[in-house]
Amino acid sequence: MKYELPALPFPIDSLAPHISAETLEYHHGKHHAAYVNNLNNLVEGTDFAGKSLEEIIKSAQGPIFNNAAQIWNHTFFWDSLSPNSGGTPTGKVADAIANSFGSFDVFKDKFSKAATSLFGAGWTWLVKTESGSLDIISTSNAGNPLTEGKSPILTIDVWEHAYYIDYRNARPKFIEHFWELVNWENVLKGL
Ligand code: MN3
Repeated sequence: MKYELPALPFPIDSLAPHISAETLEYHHGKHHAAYVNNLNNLVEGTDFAGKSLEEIIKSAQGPIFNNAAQIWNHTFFWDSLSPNSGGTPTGKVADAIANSFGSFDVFKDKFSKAATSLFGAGWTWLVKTESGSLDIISTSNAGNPLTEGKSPILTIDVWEHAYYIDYRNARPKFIEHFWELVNWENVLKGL
C-alpha cells in the first residue's frame, strides 16, 4: 500500500487573497507531495510499511517520523481552512473556547502569539487534552500532538514555505489572514 497525496478540500484559487493559488501550488503540490514520496521510499522493506500514519507518528523517529507527521500535519492543516468560513465561531465551538480560554478574543490572541513566537519551523495547535479541556501548544519541525496524547482540533503551519510567497518574512500578517479562513465546522467535529 502506497501513501497518497490527498487532494485539497477546496479549489486551489479559493483561499485568495489570504493564501494564493501559487502558495498552494508549492505548499500542496511540491512540499506536501514530497513528504508523501519520501515516506513511500523510506518505509519500503521496513516494519512500518503498510502502517497508518497515526501508528507511524506514535512509534517512529527520525526521517520516517518526520515525513509521516508532515503528511498528517499538512492534511490536517488543509482541513483547518475553508474559503467560506473564518470570523468568529458560534454555538458549541464558541462555548468550548469560552470555557477554556475565557473568551474568543483571549483565545485568538493567545493562539496568534504562540504561532508568532514559535522559533524556526513548526506548527501551532488547538488541542483537546486527555482531561477533555482545550489547550494551545506549539510543536517544532514535524512535531505532532498525538505523540503527547493530545487530539488536534485546529492547526496553523508556520514553516516559512507556508507564507513566504504571499507575505515574505511577515509571519504575523499570515497569521492575521489565517483567521479569515478557519474552518469552524471542522473544529466542531474535533470537540
Ligand atoms: Mn508546510
